[in-house]
Amino acid sequence: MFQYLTPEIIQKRYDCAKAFYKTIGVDTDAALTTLANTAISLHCWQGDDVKGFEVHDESVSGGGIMAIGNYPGPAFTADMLRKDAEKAFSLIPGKKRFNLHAIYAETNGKVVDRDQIGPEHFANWMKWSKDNGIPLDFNPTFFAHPLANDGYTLSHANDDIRNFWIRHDKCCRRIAEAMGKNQGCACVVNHWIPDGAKDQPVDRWAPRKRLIEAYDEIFAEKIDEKYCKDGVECKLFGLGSEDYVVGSHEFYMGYAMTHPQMLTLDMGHFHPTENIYDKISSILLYKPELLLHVSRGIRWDSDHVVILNDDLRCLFQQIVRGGALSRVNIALDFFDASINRVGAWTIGTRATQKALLSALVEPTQILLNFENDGDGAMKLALLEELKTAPVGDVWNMFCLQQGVPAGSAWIDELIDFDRRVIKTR
Ligand code: RNT
Ligand code: ZN
Repeated sequence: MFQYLTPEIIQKRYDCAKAFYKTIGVDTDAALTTLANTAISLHCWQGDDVKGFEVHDESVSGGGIMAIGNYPGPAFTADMLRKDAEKAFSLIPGKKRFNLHAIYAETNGKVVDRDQIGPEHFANWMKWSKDNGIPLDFNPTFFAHPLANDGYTLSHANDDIRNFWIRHDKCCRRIAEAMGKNQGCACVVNHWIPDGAKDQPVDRWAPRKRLIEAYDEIFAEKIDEKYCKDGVECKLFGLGSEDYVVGSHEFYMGYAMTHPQMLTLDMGHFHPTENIYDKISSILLYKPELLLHVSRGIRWDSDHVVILNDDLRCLFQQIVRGGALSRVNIALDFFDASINRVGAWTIGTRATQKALLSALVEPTQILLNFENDGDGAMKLALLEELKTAPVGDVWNMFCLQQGVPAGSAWIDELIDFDRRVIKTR
């Protein structure tokens, strides 16, 4: 249905677009090279609604995050998840990474608690990573566990519980180091905890003090930074932590400014009208690197599938205008269980890459000149005109170069995969 773009049409249109961009001083070939070299880390948890493959001997509850929806066919084995991810990879151009959570360990049906997991439980993932040339990233899992049921983990007042989670995080950094060695580049570890309170805790201080101490203990363990890079992720509120989140923005901003770890900014973790794009320049003036969770907040949900909206475009404009692309680690974080999950991965990743491409083909110098000369209307006019400039033709060339479907053609493949594989599970 959507196979209308032949390589000849794509080439012709690209040549026109290239000529247009040249007139405003933009080199589209160079933009495509940069785009091709920028890795996007796809989150494994979109494929199975954040369930993982952990074997439990007691029932567990969510703990701060929840995927909503009943679309058929979520992956329920690791092999299935890998196959689904490969399908998404075949529809997404450019460099990809794959982001795992600790609950995606493969333990051969055995109960292995989270303070006991090691690189051996990720052997299949590491082999797959090598075979496919897709480096891995990693996350400790501080939710969906009996010891997370109180709503506190690393900041828990109980020493035994807190120490369990400290041990868990240490295991995770060792696993990440092993992954890093396996893939020959750093594995990025994101530390997010759901800790907080539903309603008005009297003591908002002690959990934060304990959290600092817990992280200090975790990061004191020597892990080769060539193979493991850490980020700490803030949040405004979560399910069951509506009134108080221990790891707030101010908390982690303070931690990251006084420690080597990166700050992680999730696009859905701020007030509904607050954007992260204006935070980039402030943070990267102080820190060498930043970790992004590309997501889309809608009212109280922080994890809708990413689309090419202004939030996303402004984010990449800030990164590219600041010359900071190499200092930003781009990871996706959304989960929608109500639509085809391979489709969700592909939509969100392609949207992220399109936003980056739009920023890469911006005639920034001309805009800056307008700005510096006081030509505000001219600047605004050009920004508006650029929105309908032929960036889509440059994007289609990228898809052609990368051997993935251009334009809407991938939707045909999604329909086929949905009917043939997903709906027959
Ligand atoms: C939750 C955080 C966190 C998780 C993943 C699964 O609000 O955004 O990053 O989504 O770790
Ligand atoms: Zn996140």
